[in-house]
Amino acid sequence: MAIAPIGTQVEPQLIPTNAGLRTYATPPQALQENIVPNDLFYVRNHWKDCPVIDVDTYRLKVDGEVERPLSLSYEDLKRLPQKRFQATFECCGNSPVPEYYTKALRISSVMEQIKGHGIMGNAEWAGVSLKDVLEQAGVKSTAIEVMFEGADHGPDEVVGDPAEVTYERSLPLSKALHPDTILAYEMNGEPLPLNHGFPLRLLVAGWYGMNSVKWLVGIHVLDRKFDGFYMTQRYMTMNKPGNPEPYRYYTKLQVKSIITNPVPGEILSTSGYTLAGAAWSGEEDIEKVEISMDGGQTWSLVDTLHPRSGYSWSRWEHRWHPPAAGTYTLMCRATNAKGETQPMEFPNPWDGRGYGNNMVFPFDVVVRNQ
Ligand SMILES: Nc1nc2c(c(=O)[nH]1)N[C@H]1C(S)=C(S)[C@@H](COP(=O)(O)O)O[C@H]1N2
Ligand SMILES: [Mo]
Repeated sequence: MAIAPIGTQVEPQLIPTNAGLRTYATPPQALQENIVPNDLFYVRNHWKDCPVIDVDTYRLKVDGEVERPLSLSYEDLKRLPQKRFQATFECCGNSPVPEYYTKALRISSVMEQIKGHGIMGNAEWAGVSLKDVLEQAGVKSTAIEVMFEGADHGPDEVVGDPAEVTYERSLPLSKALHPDTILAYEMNGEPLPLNHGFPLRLLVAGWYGMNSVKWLVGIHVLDRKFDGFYMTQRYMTMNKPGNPEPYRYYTKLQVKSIITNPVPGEILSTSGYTLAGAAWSGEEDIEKVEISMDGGQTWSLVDTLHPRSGYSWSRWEHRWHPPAAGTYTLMCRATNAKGETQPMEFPNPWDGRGYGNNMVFPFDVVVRNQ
């Protein structure tokens, strides 16, 4: 049976990308919109079932190195001043691993190919500054980190060990006190959907997705660095052998760009096409996006690079008249305001897990005569 290319789907749907039904990718069509609709925004859960929280009895606990421990209801939180902005985030495991580009397709890479760049999204979030809540509690001078506790727990999804672990992550105090680190209760104008952390999630603007703890029930101010399972055993990669630091931990989103138009499998014609895509770099602005139609031999600036809104990606467009029918390898490459640019190769091949991939991605398209 022939499988229709992804571009021919009539109703885009979330794409399951692992057997445990814990991760669903945003479909390529939904990445063409500036705002990814809630029902198509990727889902990354460590356990199949989301915790179901009764908003009437919900309490957010704030304790640890604080003068006044708090227990806040949903209504208490809603009464605080509201912050609203767009933010793009991606999972550390977004984008295909390089084997997909360089070797014959292996079984493990089929999943990679299907998920594409869809373990990411952009949405408008609304909530309250974590800073306001921490100030209400009074952070002691002994504090150095803030730990966030989700309501979800269970055995580790990969090896089943530990047999019982809670989804918990921490932030350095400086990022926790940044006014744009928010406790979000709204996503695209709707109450936070169940899959995205109802009733409350942390939203760490400009940082990788795993930091934004969903189903948030506890905020614990610590006088030490938190060494929980999801800080020290997951979401880090091995550094190049010889580096004095053995591991790399992911915080700010690295500079990266993708092509969203055409979608994979779409056939173009020699009559011309408006290429489009997105570029982002966590807290930094995107300075430029370049595009190549010949596999990286020659580059030009894209016609239009739109400014971002808040912490959103920057969208770009570029008009292209293919000179002849054939197969072309397109690439886009973003540079941020600090001058950081995407590497041409996968940045940490010695780790072998495909995390933190912000390379320039080749994208093959077929052009036919009009
Ligand atoms: N409580 C909790 N928070 C969580 C997770 C989780 O499994 N449990 N997954 C994290 C990961 S790895 C990512 S990439 C993002 C995904 O957010 P989303 O499902 O809303 O897209 O949530 C993060 N926060
Ligand atoms: Mo993630």
